[in-house]
Amino acid sequence: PTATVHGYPRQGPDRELKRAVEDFWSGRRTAAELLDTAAGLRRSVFQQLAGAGLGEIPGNHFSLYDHVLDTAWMLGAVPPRHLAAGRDLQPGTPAHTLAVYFAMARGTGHVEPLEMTKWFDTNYHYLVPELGPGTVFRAQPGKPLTEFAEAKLLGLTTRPVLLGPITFLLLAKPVPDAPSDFQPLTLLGRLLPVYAELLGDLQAVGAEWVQFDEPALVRDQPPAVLNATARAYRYLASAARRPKLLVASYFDALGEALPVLANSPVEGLALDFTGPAAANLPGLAALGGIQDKRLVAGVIDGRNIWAADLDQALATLVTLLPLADRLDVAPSCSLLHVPLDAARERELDPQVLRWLAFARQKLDETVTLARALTEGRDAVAPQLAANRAARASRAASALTHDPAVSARCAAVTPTDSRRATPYPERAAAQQARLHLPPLPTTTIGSFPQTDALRAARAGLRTGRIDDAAYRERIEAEIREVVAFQEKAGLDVLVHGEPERGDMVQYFAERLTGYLATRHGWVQSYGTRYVRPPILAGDVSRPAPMTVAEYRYAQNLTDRPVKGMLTGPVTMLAWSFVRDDQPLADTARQVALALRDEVHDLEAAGAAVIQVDEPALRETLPLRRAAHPDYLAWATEAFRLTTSGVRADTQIHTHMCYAEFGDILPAIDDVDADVISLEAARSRMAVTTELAAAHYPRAVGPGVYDIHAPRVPAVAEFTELLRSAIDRLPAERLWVNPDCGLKTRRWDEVRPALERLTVAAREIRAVLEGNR
Ligand code: THG
Ligand code: ZN
Repeated sequence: PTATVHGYPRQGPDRELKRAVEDFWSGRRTAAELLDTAAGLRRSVFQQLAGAGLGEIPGNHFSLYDHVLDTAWMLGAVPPRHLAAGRDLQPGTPAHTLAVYFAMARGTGHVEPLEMTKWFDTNYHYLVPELGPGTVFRAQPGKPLTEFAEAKLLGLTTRPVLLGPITFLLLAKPVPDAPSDFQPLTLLGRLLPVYAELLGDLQAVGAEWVQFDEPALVRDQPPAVLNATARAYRYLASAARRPKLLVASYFDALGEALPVLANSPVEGLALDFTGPAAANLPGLAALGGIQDKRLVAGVIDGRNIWAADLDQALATLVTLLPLADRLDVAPSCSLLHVPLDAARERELDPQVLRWLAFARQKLDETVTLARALTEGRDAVAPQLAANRAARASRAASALTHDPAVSARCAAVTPTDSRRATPYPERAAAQQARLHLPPLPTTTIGSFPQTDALRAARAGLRTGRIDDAAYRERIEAEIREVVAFQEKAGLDVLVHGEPERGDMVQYFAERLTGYLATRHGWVQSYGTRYVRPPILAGDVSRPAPMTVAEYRYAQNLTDRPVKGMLTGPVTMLAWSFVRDDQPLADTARQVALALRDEVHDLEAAGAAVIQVDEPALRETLPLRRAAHPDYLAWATEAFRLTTSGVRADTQIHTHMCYAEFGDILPAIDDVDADVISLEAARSRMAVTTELAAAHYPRAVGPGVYDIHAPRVPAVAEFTELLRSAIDRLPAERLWVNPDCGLKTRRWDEVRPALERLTVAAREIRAVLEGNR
């Protein structure tokens, strides 16, 4: 047995890739300089992987922006509108290539980029390929060949990793002008010869194995997809000149796709055996194994940051040994989803540090397991002993367990997560307190983060300014935000959240049980990274987290100011979570801590409190069978956060980044008095769905698409509002943007919100006239 991985973080130890790409965009670096930096980063990753003792090293897992975009490029699936970005450049030059590539990723002044969406249930976003009946695929093997050659120069024969044809087609969407019934999967017949050609190219340069990633197969797939999978791999295996084929899946078990791949003529399968994907083990046993194939067993969780239980992983491997022709060891998925190196976190308690395994540490774990299988456990006795000691120290730590928190969780009763008063009575009590006009206007919470603010935050970090000066900057921002909203005529105001950089990080820093990292960057999309906090122990809230800012803002105005919180599900979704207790238990702890904050906001006078759950939909498990259980604990956690308030305290929530159709029952189940939803880009489609479902409470379908720099005209807002009123009762409609305004500039936000309130007043006048 040998050790391998599916992929590694791309950004470099200090996010050198981010700097290089952003410098290229701003003209501070040439195309050649960017490509040079990228090649250097790849070289150092190859050397690191080899140095760690991996027996087989993957290739082609680097990306300047996104690996799905790279796949579209490799297959020649470049939308014509993006080709125009290279018009003035010499075709075939790096400058031309990069201009078109980044036009697909980010758009240009003239054309829209590809759409971006979540990579399965991770926090990574990919670009959605656009395919139509007219798409002509053409092999562009440059990237995999270059990266293969680069590793070869270092004496390494890599296993190029390509996104597989089935997943590529399933992740794609139809081009805008495609017939309404067009499905990208129907292009499979045209796509396969291109993949076969790429296999020939890779074989010609000496590749022995090629990996096809097919994570889409861990979702519930209809027979048509399973049949297409069988056909695809029969076809590719029959290619005249090709390396051996390894088909990889991850994030869940293959289920009904497992026999399809097991019976296909490929030479190897890579399967995930962690978390819910552990179901692959009985699945494989039921088939009598894959005796003609290599099995790459993903026994180290590639998506979390905890040191693995190596004894348990070894036990799994031993069970797997007789089930395949050859067994190799790997993390469950690409290490793209974890930070680079825990050893960089010198500010963490050294004891805690031993509990953690980031990408670099997972290499060691993988190698240790492979050596235990080949050389025997004795050969790695010190590593296994250290691993046991670290896990024992974590299990016994006072940081992990707080008896007060467990006692409080155990004492929760069903009434704690139900409002005491039914919605109609609450709505009446809230209106009696708030006196809002019809179609009340509000925003989602954040306002532009100004340069002055960013400078102050950086200054506080480096010690250039002190707490008092920082506080003064925050208060100045709040004053400006409140004054603007009053002037624009908004009805329910916000303080603008200037004190929050990343909101999850902000709350994590103020809750016990959470750890923060200093260098733990993980790619979110393109050149954007997040530093997810680590949920390490029982969660509680030592002191109010948002009350001072709320109070400051409310004292500036007679209009109601919303208290603003991030909900428990999102606090989990955008963190690394505990692996030593069910997620539902962690969610309940976070919910109780946030419930205390809700209580304190209410006591400070907040009549409106918003608890955002943008990640509620994206955390939905990949398999439908797991949905009910997830939705039950997720909605319960939300209600536990919000249900302790008085009838006349109005609870808002906000959800975005998602299609809501499949979670409408859950949206109802959170029982929020008002929900604001992303809706502008879909021209209010969600209002039809809510109407059909007889959604009983108030809704603010977003009328301003904050993702685009464009400022809509008043008439566009009124048109969207009219279409909402056609479907939902006007007395339960709110008027608001799609999402927070943090990423926009003041010169966009100012006119947009002014026009939004003008539109609301116009429609109100119409409603009055009709009465
Ligand atoms: N917080 C967390 N996770 C998230 C989001 C979030 N996941 C989904 C979505 N929002 C991702 N969106 C973004 C948007 C912007 C940035 C990252 C993810 C971003 N990052 C800065 C960068 O890379 O330059 C760094 C920010 C920082 O200094 O903390 O701009 O909101 N947890
Ligand atoms: Zn949002």
